[in-house]
Amino acid sequence: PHDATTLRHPHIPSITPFGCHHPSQTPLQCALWKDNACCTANTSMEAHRDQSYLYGFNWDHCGAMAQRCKRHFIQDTCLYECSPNLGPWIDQSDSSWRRERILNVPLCREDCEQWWEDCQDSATCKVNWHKGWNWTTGTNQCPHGAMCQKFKYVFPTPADLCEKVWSHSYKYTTERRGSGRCIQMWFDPIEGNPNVAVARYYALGPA
Ligand code: FOL
Repeated sequence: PHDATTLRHPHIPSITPFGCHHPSQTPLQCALWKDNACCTANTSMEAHRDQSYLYGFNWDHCGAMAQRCKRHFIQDTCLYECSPNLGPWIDQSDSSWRRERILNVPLCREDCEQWWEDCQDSATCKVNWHKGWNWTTGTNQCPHGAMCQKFKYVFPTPADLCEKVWSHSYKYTTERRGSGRCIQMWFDPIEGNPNVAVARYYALGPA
């Protein structure tokens, strides 16, 4: 694929936007994990749209988010909505809009660091993007008194970004891509989904 979400990164040589399966393949692929979290083709496509019906979330709440930054948030949406390998980190939640959440998913160091680097020139007004927005217009706007600042001031380290933006969905780790000990937000599906082994390891231990 060579659309806007295809990436070339120093640490991440082959990047595809399909942490979700290819939209056209999603229903078939997800049938394998029908008892687990996964997504429809429709959700997979919505994940690539601004202000999608998924949460009506506006990435551009402090001016336009750079595309190289946005692609990480799109990939995060894709993983969050579609990955069948987050079972070990699913937790009960009693918020108004969901009954389950993901908690402390160990994200590979390179994926977190690249996300942070690529977002340095973009701006936001909040550390926790789950709570405290002004939704009166139907989409999230910065609440009164929250100042738009570059990501590096709002999230001084990669760990701050990955852990705090979605209230600890992710845990920053020093585990490397390919180690089998951390979840990759980005991977080349041709080589298989590396997160299958990671979920198995955290669910069962070395076996
Ligand atoms: N990605 C990851 N990795 N983990 C997540 O939990 C996650 N969640 C979302 C998107 N990507 C994710 C969903 N995002 C609201 C804001 C953001 C959002 C979903 C909902 C929202 O309505 N916030 C209200 C509070 C709602 C409530 O808690 O009752 C607000 O005050 O802004």
